[in-house]
Amino acid sequence: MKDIMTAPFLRETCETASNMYRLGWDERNGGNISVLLDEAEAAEYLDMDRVLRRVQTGFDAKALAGRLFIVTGTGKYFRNIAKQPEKDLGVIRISADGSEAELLWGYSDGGSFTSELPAHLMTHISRLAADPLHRVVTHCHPTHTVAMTRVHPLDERSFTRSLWKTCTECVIVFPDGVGVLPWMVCGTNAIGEATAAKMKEYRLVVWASHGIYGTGRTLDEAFGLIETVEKAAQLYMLTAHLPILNTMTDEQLEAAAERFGVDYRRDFLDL
Ligand code: 2HA
Ligand code: ZN
Repeated sequence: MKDIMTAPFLRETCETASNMYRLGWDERNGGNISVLLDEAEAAEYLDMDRVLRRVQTGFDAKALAGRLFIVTGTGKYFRNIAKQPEKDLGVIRISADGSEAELLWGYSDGGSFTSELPAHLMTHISRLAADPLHRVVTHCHPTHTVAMTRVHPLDERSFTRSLWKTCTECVIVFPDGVGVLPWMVCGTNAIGEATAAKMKEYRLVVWASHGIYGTGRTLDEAFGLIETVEKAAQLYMLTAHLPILNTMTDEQLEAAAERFGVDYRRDFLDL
């Protein structure tokens, strides 16, 4: 059996958590990450027959029965994850009936998975239906994105347009736009269901006065999506109170999207 501390999925999860912390997106225990693992790859590092503990998922996760995830732990600080992955991360397998998470490794101090597991698992179900190569769900609290939800209308079309118009790369990086939810109590099945409903058409969902969910086929993709939204939100917040003399027109957004051949939300443009 190979040493799990050397596993690429573990190293990359640690690196992502450290980078998110470094950028100020994950104060205290803010944020959580889950990555769907390839079973054959995970079996190189883990005894699949040895279940350490069983924890209720709290909802029907049957659609993910048998699937393996590496997941950040509840109450854990992103600042510490790379130093103590065996405490702050766990590898879980969803039980056959979808009611339990079987812990195969990690949470060595008796801890458990993130309180946002329902939102993560429901989002995995939505994104896998949209893209069979989907693997990653990340949540964090990027400062300017959260600030923007305090001053900007929360409808998806206008929120996406404001982000797109801040700089050229936005419409190219997230041509599918950004889903937006009003403020809701976090850690509940209700916010999980609302997030997963948006995730049928978006890879990014903003939670007003809270944070953002980013998804992707890789940690780099999910991270890069959030990084680009946060850059745009920063530009928005730096300039929203100033006279805007120059911006991108809808025709220019269309031209950028066409040049890079991305499938963009045409209905978000006034053409
Ligand atoms: O895990 O960010 O939304 C802590 C949170 C809850
Ligand atoms: Zn949060």
